[in-house]
Parts: sequence; C-alpha cells; structure tokens
Amino acid sequence: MNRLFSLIVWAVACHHQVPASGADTRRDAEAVMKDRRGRTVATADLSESPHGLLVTVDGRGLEAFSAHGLHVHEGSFCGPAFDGAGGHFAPAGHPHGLPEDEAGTRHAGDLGNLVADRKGRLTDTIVAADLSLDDGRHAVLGRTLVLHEGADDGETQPAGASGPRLACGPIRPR
Ligand SMILES: [Cu+2]
Repeated sequence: MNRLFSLIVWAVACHHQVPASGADTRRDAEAVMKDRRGRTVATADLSESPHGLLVTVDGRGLEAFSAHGLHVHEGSFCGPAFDGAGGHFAPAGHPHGLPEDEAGTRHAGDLGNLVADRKGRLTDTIVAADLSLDDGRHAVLGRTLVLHEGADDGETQPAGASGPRLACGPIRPR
C-alpha cells in the first residue's frame, strides 16, 4: 500500500517536471570542482547562450593573485588522483592554446586562465564559442572541468605547463 502511494506521488512529481509546451530547451549544467581532499575549491555554472557556452566560475580559498589554467578534460570522472579526467577535450584535435587563439586552432576545451583576487577569490565568466552543453561532438556534458595549480602559458604542449591538477569536477546537468 505504501509502495503504491509512493509510486503515485513519484508519478505526479515527475509529471509536473515536464515542460508544458516542450519548447523550453534551455539547459544548465554545473561542475563542483573539488581538491584531492574532497574540499570544494570552485563551482562552475555552464549555460548555452547565443555567443557560445558560458562558463561562470566561483572559487575561494586560493592564493592571492594566483593564476590557474582551466580546461575541459575529456574523461567522464575525476578519480582519486584526477587521472580519470584524461587529457584536454579536443574533439577536432589541434595543439593546445588559449581561448584568445582562433577556434579551430586549439583544443576546444582550452578555457585559459583565471586569476584570484587579493582575497583569494576567483570569479569569472568565460565564453567558449566552440563548446556546447549537449550538441554534437563539441558537447561537454559528461566530461570534466579541471582547475590547475599554475598558470597556462598557452604554448607548452599538451597542457600549457599549468602544473598539477588542483581541483576537478564532472560536468553534470543541473
Ligand atoms: Cu587541464
């Protein structure tokens, strides 16, 4: 009896989540980037826009004025030493670079550098013109977002000499 009741509640709840018109296809995703001890270093909100994928990062507890490379990595999970994240997301190949470099000449997952303020806070929005949430081979849902300990020089292959992986988070639908 209780089970039946739960099932009905579940069915009604699910029904209410279905958009009435089916026209609202806007979707959001998030990545909670944690360090190796499991502490949250930064969160990222990912949403589609007419300009490309917006990646809004909010982090704290970093060293004042420190610069950190940020990339979409191809792996679907972080793993204990963040090895699961694999290499940079580069569906079309190309060498490593920075977002300022023309799309189609660098990894699609190259998101450049974030710099902490004097209080160690990171707040920035990156526009990734050649990424999408779930459209085609440039889709980032189900991949990982990785913040590195150091700055990305945009030149050194394959990862810009940005040092060890400071924090990692799977990109999940919100
Ligand atoms: Cu990386």
